[in-house]
Amino acid sequence: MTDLRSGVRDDFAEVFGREPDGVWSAPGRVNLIGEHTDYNLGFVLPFAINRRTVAALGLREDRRVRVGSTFADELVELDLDALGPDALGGWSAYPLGVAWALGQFGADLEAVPGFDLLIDSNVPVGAGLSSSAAIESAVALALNDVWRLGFDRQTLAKVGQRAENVAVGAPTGIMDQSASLLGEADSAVFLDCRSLDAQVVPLGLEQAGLEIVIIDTGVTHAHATGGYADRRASCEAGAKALGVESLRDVSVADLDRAREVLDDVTFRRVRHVVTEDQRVLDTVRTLREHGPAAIGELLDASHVSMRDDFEISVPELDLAVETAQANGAIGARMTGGGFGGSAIALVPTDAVSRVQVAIDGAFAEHSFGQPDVFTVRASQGAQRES
Ligand code: GAF
Repeated sequence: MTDLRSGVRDDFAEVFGREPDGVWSAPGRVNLIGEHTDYNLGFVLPFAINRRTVAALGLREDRRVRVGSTFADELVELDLDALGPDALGGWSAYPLGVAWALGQFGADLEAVPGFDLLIDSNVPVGAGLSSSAAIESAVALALNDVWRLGFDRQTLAKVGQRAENVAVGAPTGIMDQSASLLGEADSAVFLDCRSLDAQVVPLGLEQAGLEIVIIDTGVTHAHATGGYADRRASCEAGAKALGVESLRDVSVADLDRAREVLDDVTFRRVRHVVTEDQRVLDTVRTLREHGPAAIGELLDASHVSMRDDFEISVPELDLAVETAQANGAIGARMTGGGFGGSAIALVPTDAVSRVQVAIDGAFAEHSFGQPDVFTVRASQGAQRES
């Protein structure tokens, strides 16, 4: 982390020929459980991880905005007056979309100065670990500080989500930005996506001798196109047919009636969301009462629901989950929006290498691309570094 932080300062000085006013950072996230429940106003239980995006920012005396990054070989420049979703595209739509979205939430963008911004990150892109939310959250926190806007973190999460929905064009929920902004070390964030009430739930992994292993399948996904939007539309259609505002208002006990009202596919989409909400509540209760070693079956059931009912898994994710389970994992599931990205496995520390070796072997046997298998820790959310 020190390297990333000091590196971005040096890069900023090299690109812009001066020192930044400060450096801010925000983490990627892993969702422990609660998938595709956020935009249905249900429950999620993600945690911030020890992979971060850093943003060095310096205010300017004019209204110019310049943004560069270590991962794209271009400096994007525009005037603050030209900022708007139509003017934005590519990777810079994430940071500049945030600047625009702050205006949508009440910041007076006519009264603020321009800025120079440089971004670096060690959150893997396309791995389902929210590299995009990490950029949005770091930039939202930085601009909130230097422009002295005074927004709280829940509002900054909504700002990041607005940037992603409108400037980037991905119809995502509030989970990823919330995890990145509200996360705490060794804990998960239990978020009610309707009230936005957030509670910190200690994970107790180290005391229990457990690790979270990430299996990045290397199968890339994009939420601005394809299946994610389709699943969201099915959920909305299901809620409408059931006469409720959102699937949050449907309980497990209502599923018999739902089966009569809905076609088979919509029913299975609805059943995933409704049972997943219940699994989040059960996981939080189990963590508090019995600790992390007791949540394995809930993780496994979540994966089955996503594979069979929501149909957002891919063969690589299924293989990662099954291989982890067969080699000592207490529980495993795909994480994030699906159609690629990563799976997570809850693994006793002394079984981590066995799981790693078994997954590498299984992927090779199936002629799948080499996965990236590594452990993560639950870490601090977005913060000012210097
Ligand atoms: C992606 C989205 F960005 C989140 O809002 C959430 O819907 C998730 O997929 C699925 O749980 O990460």
